[in-house]
Amino acid sequence: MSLLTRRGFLAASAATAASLTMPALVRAQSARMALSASTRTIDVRGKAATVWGLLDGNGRSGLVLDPGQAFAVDLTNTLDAPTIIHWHGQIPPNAQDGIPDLPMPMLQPGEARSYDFAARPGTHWMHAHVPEHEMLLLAAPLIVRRPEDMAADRQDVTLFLHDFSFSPPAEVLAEIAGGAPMAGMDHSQMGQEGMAGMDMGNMSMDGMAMDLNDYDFDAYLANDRTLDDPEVVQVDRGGRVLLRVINAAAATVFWIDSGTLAGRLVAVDGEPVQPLPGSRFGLAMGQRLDIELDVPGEGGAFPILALREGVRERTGLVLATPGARVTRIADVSDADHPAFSGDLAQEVALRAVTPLPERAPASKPMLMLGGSMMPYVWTINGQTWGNHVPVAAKAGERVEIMFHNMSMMAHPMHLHGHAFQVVGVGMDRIAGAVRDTVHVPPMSMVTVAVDAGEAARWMLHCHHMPHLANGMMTEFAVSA
Ligand SMILES: [Cu+2]
Repeated sequence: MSLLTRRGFLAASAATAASLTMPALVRAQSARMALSASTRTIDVRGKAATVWGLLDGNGRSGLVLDPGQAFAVDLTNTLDAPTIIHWHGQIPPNAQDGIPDLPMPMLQPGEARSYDFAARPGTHWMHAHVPEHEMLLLAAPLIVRRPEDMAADRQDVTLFLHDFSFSPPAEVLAEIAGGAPMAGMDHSQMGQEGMAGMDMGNMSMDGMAMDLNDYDFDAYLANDRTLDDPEVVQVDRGGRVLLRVINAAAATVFWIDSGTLAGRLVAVDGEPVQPLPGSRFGLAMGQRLDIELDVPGEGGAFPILALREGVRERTGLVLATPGARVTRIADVSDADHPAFSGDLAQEVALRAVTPLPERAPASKPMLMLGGSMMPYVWTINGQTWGNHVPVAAKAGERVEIMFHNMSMMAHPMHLHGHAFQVVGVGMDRIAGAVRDTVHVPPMSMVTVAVDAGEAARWMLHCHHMPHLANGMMTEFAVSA
């Protein structure tokens, strides 16, 4: 053992000993965490790829906070490019939200910045708010445990999903914007022209042609791995697992299929929902699902698959009890997976455990979501970012925002600095999930209720990175 590592080891031991004797509250208040935006090398199908990432003080991807622990983080940019990180799902003071120049500039190479705010519990994540950077995998889980999580006799397993290309993100974005052929589709038959040649997997709720995937990535990653060499997580016979799924992909909607394991969806976007039984749940980019799974007493190996909607590709990990034989899983299914983006069946079934209090809204703005593949431009109320008209509200006011999607693609709409509740689907009123990202299918309407927070400019945008990069962002402008 060298002196340096020995010293590090002793310091770590001392810290561990201290943390065991200190009351939890003191420990929580004193623990500042290091986070660095760094390059790292991952193996994708036997080929090394240099990607970016967010590593904690021990070189692990992401952060896990204990109940009551503040988000006290010192972020260092060790990359050779300026960047900035957004804490997706957290409600920080606006100055710490992590949007380039709104209001803070990006961190220059070598620069460090401190963050400090009360953490919002649940399954969240963090990522660069620069589409090219997010597509280089500059993203990681951000898990904030609740006291119930500590008390529960269940094992936490995180499933972090990405779509990955060996090509530089700028090239991928240019190819998409230039009209690359879409997965499983003949480009000449897209959009308003005929529906001949399209299967039902590409139909929206009213039977119109619908576009699901606009780029074929080189790989789909689950915790940075493909099904050639998946992560195998050891679990107990008869044990319970809390699977925390995070869709960090740039442009891919997934189904999570737990196969023979009985599941219950217990939270979305970090907020508890009334448990919804099932073995297949969908999530769009930016969204999270917490799924409780029961491992049978006889044990075995249980693949948890993430299925790319509308096509055959899949990724995932394996839960296995000690001694179970893990067999190889193909990275494509036998048939195309159904669309998740075509309807709101899952959203309609969700009920918040803690709904927003009933209040009459002060305003009900409607946001028309529009755009097209050719030219590749995506708009909110007909405008791209920069020409946008802000959605205005006063701090403390209840606002009901209706997203009306008039385009042929679904859009996962994310509001910064707030949690909203889904209160309307089509013409129906529901006491739906509390979320920060809602997926709006083509030709559909979704209404969310939100109480305007800190007086500031909060971003409101589509979490499909090529859509975001091609205009689909506005702002929720809260005044005092
Ligand atoms: Cu979009």
